[in-house]
Amino acid sequence: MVVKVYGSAFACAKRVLICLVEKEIEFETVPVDIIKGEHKDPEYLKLQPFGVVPVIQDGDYTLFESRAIIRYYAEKYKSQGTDLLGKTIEERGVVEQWLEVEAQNYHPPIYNLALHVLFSDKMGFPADAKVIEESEKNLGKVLDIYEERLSKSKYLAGDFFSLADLSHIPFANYLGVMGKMYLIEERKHVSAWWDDISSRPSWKKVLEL
Ligand SMILES: N[C@@H](CCC(=O)N[C@@H](CS)C(=O)NCC(=O)O)C(=O)O
Repeated sequence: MVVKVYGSAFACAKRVLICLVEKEIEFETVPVDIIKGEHKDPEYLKLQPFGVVPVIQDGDYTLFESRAIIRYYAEKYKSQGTDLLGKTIEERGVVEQWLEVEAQNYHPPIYNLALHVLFSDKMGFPADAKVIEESEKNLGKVLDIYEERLSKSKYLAGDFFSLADLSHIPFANYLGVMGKMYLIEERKHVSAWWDDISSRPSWKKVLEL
């Protein structure tokens, strides 16, 4: 059964695509144009009632929330492709910890930064300079904590690549598009980590789609 991924052009959906490539799961992409408001169409809202992307359909199984989707596939196909969850329950706990950090600490400032720097024009609202400044400052504080963590282990959850690292990739990539890659490059360990995770064949494949 080929997994259908809706809204694959956007970063939250790319999180799912990287995971599917790492897990060697076949998928097809279904475009949902946020700029045209297709994510608010009644048919789409039947799949994702909050009107955001992504959502997947796997046969008659439907799932939304990108991090729920990656957890589902990493667990379901634990022994296929890259193991993204750790070998022990303790390692799994640390993967979950950093996945939560990604969602609760890293994502809000980088999402607002991308929204106001890259998408405000297209989405028809004015970019707010104060939001940009605050978001950059808050993201910097989060990355300072990452710098400390990554001075002790190669990846966020330990010395293995996991869902926690993977989940950061699509939005970190926007920093390059925004001309703000210095936020990563000025932090030695974060920079080495980014070079490593952004060189993975899975991300290169997703970028080619
Ligand atoms: N927590 C959701 C967030 C999804 C989300 O915010 N998606 C963005 C694209 S990256 C979106 O659809 N934005 C359109 C909107 O907010 O109207 C997830 O991870 O699936």
